[in-house]
Amino acid sequence: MGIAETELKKFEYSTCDENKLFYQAMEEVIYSIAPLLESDSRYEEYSILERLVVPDRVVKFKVTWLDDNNKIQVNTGYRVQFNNALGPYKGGLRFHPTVNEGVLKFLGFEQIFKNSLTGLPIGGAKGGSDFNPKGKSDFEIMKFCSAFMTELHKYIGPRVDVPAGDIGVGAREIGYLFGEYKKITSSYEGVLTGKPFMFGGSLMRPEATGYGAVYFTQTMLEMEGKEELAGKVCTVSGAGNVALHAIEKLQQIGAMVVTCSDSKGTIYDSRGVDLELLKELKMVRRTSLEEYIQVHSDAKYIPLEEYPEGGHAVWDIPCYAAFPCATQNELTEVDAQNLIANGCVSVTEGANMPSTPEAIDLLQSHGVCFAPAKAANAGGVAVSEFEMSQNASMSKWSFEKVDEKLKTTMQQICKRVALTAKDYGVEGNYVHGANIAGFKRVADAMIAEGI
Ligand code: NDP
Ligand code: 2IT
Repeated sequence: MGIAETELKKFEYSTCDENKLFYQAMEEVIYSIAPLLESDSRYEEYSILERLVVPDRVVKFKVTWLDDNNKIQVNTGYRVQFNNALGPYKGGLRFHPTVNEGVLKFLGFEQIFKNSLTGLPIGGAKGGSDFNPKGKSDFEIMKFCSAFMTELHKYIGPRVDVPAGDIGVGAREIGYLFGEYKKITSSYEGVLTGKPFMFGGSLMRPEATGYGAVYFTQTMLEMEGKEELAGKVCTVSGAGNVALHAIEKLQQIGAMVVTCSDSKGTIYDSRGVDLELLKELKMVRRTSLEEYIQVHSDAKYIPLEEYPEGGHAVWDIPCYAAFPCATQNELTEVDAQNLIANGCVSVTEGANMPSTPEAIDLLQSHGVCFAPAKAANAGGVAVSEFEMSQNASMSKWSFEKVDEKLKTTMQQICKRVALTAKDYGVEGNYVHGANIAGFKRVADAMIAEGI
């Protein structure tokens, strides 16, 4: 039995349904870091894995709020504070009906290594609620956010734990959460990132994850000797913060993006998607993508249920580079087969863990350049840390300064990941490179800090 199998056996308890995603994330990391564990016995000696797979604490609380009909609604809120060896706990909040402790453990676990890869002083955490923001009025969102913060404020602080956005949590929600924190604590401090610019947000935080994923891909393609993105057809899934800004940057550099998707269906526009319209539909009106074809009747709308089991319409469309930017496990083995058959050269994970393990294996074994989430989407949390820096020094950086620092950060992450893979005998494997490099920094800090 190899070192990875031996380690994994210790954690088999994690396979219950709620922990499936967490186990998937953990399994990938453990397999990746096997060469590191074999080369340095300190990690075993200090029980680093056993310590890393258990969060420092999981806070779970009731959120009671009044809807617009004055009916009392009850949701569950969470904050999973995973590891603070490298800095204050840091990671987003997700508001989505599928949120439970297992989902947030998977996201918090990934966040430890992602944040470590940025080279910045931030630990890993994640939080959120099973609250569904869809169809809620602005006042209902505000009342929920206030009620959520009534509990959450006890556990966070600018040097303790700094939440941000994720699925269902954007600048509007962060604004309401910040307002409530300020009211309760009488303290005006950088306790959340992704704030609107007018009260402490960083320029470019909304764009950072999507732009960063494109910067990462540019560096990876150059390092792997592949043609650049300009002039190439790209496919993107999702139509939220990450997807729309990935599309924006791809269009700015001269690529043609022909798809996007939401939880109900996919848009395929062979002449290139109309980003202004997408922003209007998804960011302003918060409606379904189906309305896109009322304006662009030549485009195709493919409802989710029309697509065969196990595959997704976006990944069946020929492309040079693919960018899954919606949610976990949205790119399956079937999708990977379709991408390969259509000549796809690179896949960049804008979302967290959007590809299944089988899809990743297949893509890599066919020579597709594969950029894993914890490296490729680290631009969001990196600019969050820039926001923390600006708040701490009461300063405001220009758009150009943040963009330049983001670009440099993504290039550095890409190079470190590629170099680490090479050093550990798995050249070209960015999944192993990211896991080893991310793990090593946090594990070394844990050893130095004692138990
Ligand atoms: P948003 O809420 O802005 O957008 C999410 C998008 O994904 C929407 O288009 C949504 O469709 C779609 N979606 C959500 N759940 C599902 C589902 N179960 N099936 C199909 N589609 C779904 O979130 P973000 O863009 O912020 O987040 C997208 C991904 O990126 C997530 O994995 C997140 O963890 C990750 N991420 C986000 C960062 C950030 O800075 N925001 C940073 C790093 C990673 P609909 O419009 O119908 O709801
Ligand atoms: O998954 C992620 O990296 C995020 N949702 C952003 C985290 C952050 O603190 O900016």
